[in-house]
Amino acid sequence: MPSPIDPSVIETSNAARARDHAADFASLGERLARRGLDIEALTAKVSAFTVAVPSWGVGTGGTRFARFPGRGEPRGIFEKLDDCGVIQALGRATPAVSLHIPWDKADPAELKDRAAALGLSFDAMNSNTFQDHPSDPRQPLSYKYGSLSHADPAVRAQAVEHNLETIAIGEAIGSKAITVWIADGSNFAGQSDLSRAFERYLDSMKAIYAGLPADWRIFSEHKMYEPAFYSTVVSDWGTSYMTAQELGPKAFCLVDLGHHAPNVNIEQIVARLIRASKLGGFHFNDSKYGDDDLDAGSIDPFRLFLVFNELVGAGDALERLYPAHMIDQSHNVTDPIESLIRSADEIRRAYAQALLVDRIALSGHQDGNDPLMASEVLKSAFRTDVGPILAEARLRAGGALDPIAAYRASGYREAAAAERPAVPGSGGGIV
Ligand SMILES: [Mn+2]
Repeated sequence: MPSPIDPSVIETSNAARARDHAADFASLGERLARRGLDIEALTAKVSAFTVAVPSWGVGTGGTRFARFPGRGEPRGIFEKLDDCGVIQALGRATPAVSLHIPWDKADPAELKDRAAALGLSFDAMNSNTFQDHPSDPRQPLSYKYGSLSHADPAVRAQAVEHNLETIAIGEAIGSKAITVWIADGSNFAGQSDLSRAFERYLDSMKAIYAGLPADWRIFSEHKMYEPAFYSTVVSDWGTSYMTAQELGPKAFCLVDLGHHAPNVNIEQIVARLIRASKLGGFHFNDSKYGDDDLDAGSIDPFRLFLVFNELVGAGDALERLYPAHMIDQSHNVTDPIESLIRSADEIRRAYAQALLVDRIALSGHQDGNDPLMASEVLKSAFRTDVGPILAEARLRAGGALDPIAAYRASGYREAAAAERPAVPGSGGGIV
């Protein structure tokens, strides 16, 4: 399998931009030096920061009402990996892919081979008990009324088995974690016993935890609403934290930025989970109203920066937790490859900005009760255009100075559209 992007496309694109970039990088280096910051050290840290791409992210998503297929959409996991390989070849920030079982089920050896050929590896696995799988003989029972918290023990057992199977596939391809998100909940007050449903969920999670390999972690992902609109079983970080606490030391909480009510202070939730040593990872995206699954940093880049400010500020505590960074977004009106390249870049941007925060000055202003100057320390980091650092990190890793321009110049989407016939629109969207 040749590289999905001809390296000469990247070379040509970079050559046209090399002089301007070198000048911008040098100029930023000078300005940062005046603030006591070393651009080389910053570039090295940014280069080491990576985020996983979700396999489902390279397809066009949908709304609850309809799905509009995109041109050249991948028809299966191997074409999805090709698209992830393009994102990595150009952006050099996304060397791992997060798979979704059963959507991405395939021979593990073939998955590993294809990923390795594309310079990719596998991040956390994702199980799926939020829809029925009529073609899977191991999952004949319906999840319409829940999965891990279902009232019927046979459905719960089936859902537990599916998670164990997902772990086994993950083991075979080198993954070290599983993220569990369930759609269980209720649409009507009284429909479900809030306490008993949570007890059943905990029992099921304990059964999955018992099957976790020694060097694996399990992440519980909370979600305020949707598809259940009255209550969800794992609705908030408190529920997720209780779950991680009860399960044990290999269980952690996953924070999906989109799964909170508008205006919720997500960075404070992150700070609390770091304090509790239970921050397992992130699903990065952006939202305006709720679980909108928009591109990371596209609506509120300052909030993304504030999350990274907590992460960088945590120092050693964070290194011990090594949270998993994953993107989780849905693309309805953009080319998913372009959106994922840009999201990875925005996530790195927020990280780079957080590295600029003068933490000694910040604590001084905090302890000296000078809120304006404390805020100014953060704003001055956030206002700094770290674009040249991001571009330099890509350049040094063999990527493109302007990855979206290089992608468009490569003609990859046109070639994919010619090779992959359009998939007719299916009825329902995906969540
Ligand atoms: Mn998510």
